[in-house]
Amino acid sequence: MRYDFQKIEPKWQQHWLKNDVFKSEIEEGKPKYYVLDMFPYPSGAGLHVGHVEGYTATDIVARYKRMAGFSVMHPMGWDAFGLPAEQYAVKTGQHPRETTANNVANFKRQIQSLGLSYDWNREINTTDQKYYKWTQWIFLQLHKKGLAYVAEVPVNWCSELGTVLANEEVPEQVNKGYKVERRPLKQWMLKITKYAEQLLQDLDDLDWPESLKEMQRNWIGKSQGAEIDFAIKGCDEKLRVYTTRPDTIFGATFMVLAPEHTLVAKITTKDCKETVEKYKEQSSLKSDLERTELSKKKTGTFTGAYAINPASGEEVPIWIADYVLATYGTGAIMCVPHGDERDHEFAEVYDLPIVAITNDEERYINSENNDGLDINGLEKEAGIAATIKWLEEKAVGEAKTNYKIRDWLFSRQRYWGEPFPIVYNKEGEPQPLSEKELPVVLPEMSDFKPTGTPEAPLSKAQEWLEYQDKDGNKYLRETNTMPQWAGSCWYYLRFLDPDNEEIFCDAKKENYWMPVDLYIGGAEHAVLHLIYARFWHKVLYDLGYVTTKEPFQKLFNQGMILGYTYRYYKNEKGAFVSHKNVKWQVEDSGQVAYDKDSGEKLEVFVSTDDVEWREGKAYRGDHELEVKAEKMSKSIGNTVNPDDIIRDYGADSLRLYEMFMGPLEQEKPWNDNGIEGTYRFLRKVWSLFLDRDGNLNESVTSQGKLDKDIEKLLHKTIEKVTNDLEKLRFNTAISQLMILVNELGGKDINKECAEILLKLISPLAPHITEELWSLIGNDSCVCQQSWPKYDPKLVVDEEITLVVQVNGKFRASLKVAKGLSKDELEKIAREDEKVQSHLQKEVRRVIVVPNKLVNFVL
Ligand code: ANZ
Repeated sequence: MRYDFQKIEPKWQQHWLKNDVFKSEIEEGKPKYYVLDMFPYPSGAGLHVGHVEGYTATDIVARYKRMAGFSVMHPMGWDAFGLPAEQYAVKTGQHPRETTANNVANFKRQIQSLGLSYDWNREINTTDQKYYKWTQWIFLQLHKKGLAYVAEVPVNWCSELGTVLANEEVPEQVNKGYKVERRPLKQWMLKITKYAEQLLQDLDDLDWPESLKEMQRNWIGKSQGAEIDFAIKGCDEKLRVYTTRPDTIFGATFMVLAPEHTLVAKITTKDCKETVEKYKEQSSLKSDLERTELSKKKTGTFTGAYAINPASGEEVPIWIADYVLATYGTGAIMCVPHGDERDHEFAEVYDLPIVAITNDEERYINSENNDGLDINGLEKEAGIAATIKWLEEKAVGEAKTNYKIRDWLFSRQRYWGEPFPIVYNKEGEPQPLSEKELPVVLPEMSDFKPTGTPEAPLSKAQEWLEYQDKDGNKYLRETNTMPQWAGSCWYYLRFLDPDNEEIFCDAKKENYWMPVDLYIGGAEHAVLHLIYARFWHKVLYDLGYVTTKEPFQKLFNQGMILGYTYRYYKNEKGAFVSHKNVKWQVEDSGQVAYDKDSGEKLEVFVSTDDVEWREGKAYRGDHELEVKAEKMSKSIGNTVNPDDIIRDYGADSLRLYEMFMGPLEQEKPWNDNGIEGTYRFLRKVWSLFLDRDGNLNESVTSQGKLDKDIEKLLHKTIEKVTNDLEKLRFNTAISQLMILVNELGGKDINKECAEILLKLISPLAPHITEELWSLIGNDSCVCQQSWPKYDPKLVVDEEITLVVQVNGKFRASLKVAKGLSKDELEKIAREDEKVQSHLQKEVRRVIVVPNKLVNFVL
């Protein structure tokens, strides 16, 4: 009987589902384990192998923990509001509700075909009004606490997308080619800045990748320094700057304001007005990202005004330049070309004075005045402290801490999002609705497209727009919607109590299940979702709704799965050109390929068709192809569809392969040969149990005694697989299982051994193990058995490797029995031929470390 995965896999998937095998419940007295995936955004493209990687990893952990005696929470749902879903709907001429429903159905089918052990009773969808009622409710709590407010702020406006974007979202859209400009607009803001310090400090206690924590630290961007007032010549106003280096004040030879700074209009002289206005206009078209890019040439213009340096008393010119941002610090800086790279560059371009303030030993020079400040000869820390003290005494400045993180711009001029529970009265003031009026349901609209102006599509929903309270007062609803990230800020809490209509999550359930013990997802969420969710969680914590300070105790980023691309090149005559002969050049139309020798322009083809691998190289006929592992993308054509793999090899092979490719956190290229390998392994497992005719091999049900060596290997495998699963080292766990299965082939084993083997493999390849488990006569499910324990006596090695050194240099490694005395070890070492040849001189001392090492000192 052959291994018929196409029949076996759906059969067990239905069995698990029908019998609610993965239902999670509070089980008092049992330890709990909450293992969570970053729930997917159900795009039109369907699941890709990157999803499969993360979901398989969490599934293995969930299955393993259940067997190890934990009460396991492992849910799945859909993050389905937001820009991409709406863009997709617009593109395909459908309503986003329709496309979302279709995409969800497709994702769910694909996920279920992988045999993932989710508790589907807990499925949630952020676009479901029973869900977003509570997203709106949390918004009301934020509003009540003063953490949600309307402000006119300079926003990132994208007219092609017809919406504003959060700072965190800008890089992605700019990379896609969208233009983003700054303009002032009335928007909802969330005061994440109030939590900046806590968000920073609590990172220390989290079991997250250090690189990810560092990204959050940088995003929060704590900076310590001082604010200093500069008098303006011929003007009553003061110019306040923020600096991290107040100690460099004697080198401040000019000032720069952000072009948007409110003082610009006041201080600009007549002569300079025109150029200043022109410059302001140009910089309004640039994003913050472009403005602060270090590599960009600095630009600016003089305002005609002068400030007085409070330390040196000198007059310094005031300029405007777009490398100074209006939204950071005070939007104005003192410029120290001797100390700051950007200022130096600016001074060189515009020929501004540069005053040296430190010597070669990094100690201050030229840094004293006759008003009591003298830091000459000091080191940096002392210089900063002394300057701040002086500034505070003279009342021209003070110590100040700043954060880079900005309040979260929380409204979008799009249709497909959560409506705000807010109405505006006749005076245009925003009023929160009462909790009883939730949910504010998103109205059905056929014309939901963005208007291309800051007027949101919901403003066209006439009937919905008008709201009347019980006293007959008329209001207009907020027409903006919440951003894509709102629903994912708290979904891990709703999973715990998805049907509750009284509250977003019952306190007892929250208390039992939180925090999330393991959260797996891509690193791309480092500063968006993962900082927003932490922020909301901290607010809920302060309000007493949750009992943990942090939502995600342990976080793991899976590495990206890359796809191979095969490129080949043809010249104008249609002949192949070797990729080694290609020179790329950047032109207006993008990258263009040329023949290095002839200079001919080349045509580039990307194709996986007719590719043949020979001795580790890829060919198309006789022509060697250029092979690269790159991020999978539809446009390059190097994507792999999990549906195809499941059809050809089965979900178990796919799961095993993705876990066997390499360490979970590493980037690794997809390779079809690899899946053949894991498929072969599973067929080997199959043939341990059944012969060609489908008869059960007697030994897998026998009660006989197990061979000593096999027994030892079995227990070592239990130990290794257990430790590896605990540490998410799936690739090495699979290697060990392969060693065991190879060893068992053709040998007499017994039922106990066969059952342990199936239990060990079952988290990794759940379908085949379930089938074999039932074939050897079990009624229950293998995934509901207890995890096997190893006998510690059987896993100790009786042989050890003894390292022999002469004068500390490695000379031999010898296999010897464990537990020999020092004398015995020395004797064995001396007698070894290789060692002897190095022992020609007198041995002065012998160092012996039992079970490890002998070192002869000559
Ligand atoms: C003088 C100086 C001398 C500075 C020196 C640095 C080095 P963090 O907080 O670490 O990013 N700065 C202040 N506000 C700014 C704004 N709105 N846009 C652009 N740059 C701004 O660094 C703060 C430093 O960045 C400040 O310290 C200021 O330049 C600049 F040797 O002041 B410094």
